[in-house]
Amino acid sequence: MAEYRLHCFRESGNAFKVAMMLDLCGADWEPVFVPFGTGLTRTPQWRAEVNPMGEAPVLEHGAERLSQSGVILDYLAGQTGRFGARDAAHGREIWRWILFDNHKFTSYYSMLRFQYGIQKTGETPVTEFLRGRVRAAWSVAEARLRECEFITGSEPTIADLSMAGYHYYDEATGIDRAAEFPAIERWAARIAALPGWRPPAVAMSQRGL
Ligand SMILES: N[C@@H](CCC(=O)N[C@@H](CS)C(=O)NCC(=O)O)C(=O)O
Repeated sequence: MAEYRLHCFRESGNAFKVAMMLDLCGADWEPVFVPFGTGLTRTPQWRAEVNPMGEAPVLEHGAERLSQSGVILDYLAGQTGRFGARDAAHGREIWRWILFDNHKFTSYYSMLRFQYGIQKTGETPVTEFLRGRVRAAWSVAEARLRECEFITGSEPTIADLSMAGYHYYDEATGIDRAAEFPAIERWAARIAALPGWRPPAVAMSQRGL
């Protein structure tokens, strides 16, 4: 059995945040397929056995069973000594961006992608609202990434891996990312060029998918 086991599914950008970290650290890890579409994560049994919050990703490492991608990334930075903070102030800066990501940058985008790109709802008041919120949050990151190679400075950290989780999927969102957010596109390409990086469908590929 691998040292780390990641409960995930390939469409999950939140899980891909952790998969990227494991790959970039050269960790010994394996995916554990979560059949999200079947509703398994909503069952009392899955919640009792895997995650009471009903969400992927979940990381197993020895006796640890962790959820919330930001917490998992922080744990892995501690375990591996990679992509973490160089001092306390840098640590606060990393957490500022991870919280911004979880609240706005990832969450509005992932909901828009799910509704417009996967469920194919067509344009609705909800997708219009979400797209507006995405543009507002992404403009903040775009301005930052015009100044810096990575979100907290010249080196990649877990904040970058958190924010980049949904950049390597191509479902429609009604946003032309390359045209509207060129600095974000260049940053996502810099992350994908780091040694060990694999795309979501490869990193989280499992039998049964
Ligand atoms: N803040 C959480 C979000 C996790 C999350 O929303 N995961 C999705 C899959 S990408 C999920 O399991 N959603 C189930 C639900 O919302 O009921 C994290 O970063 O881990």
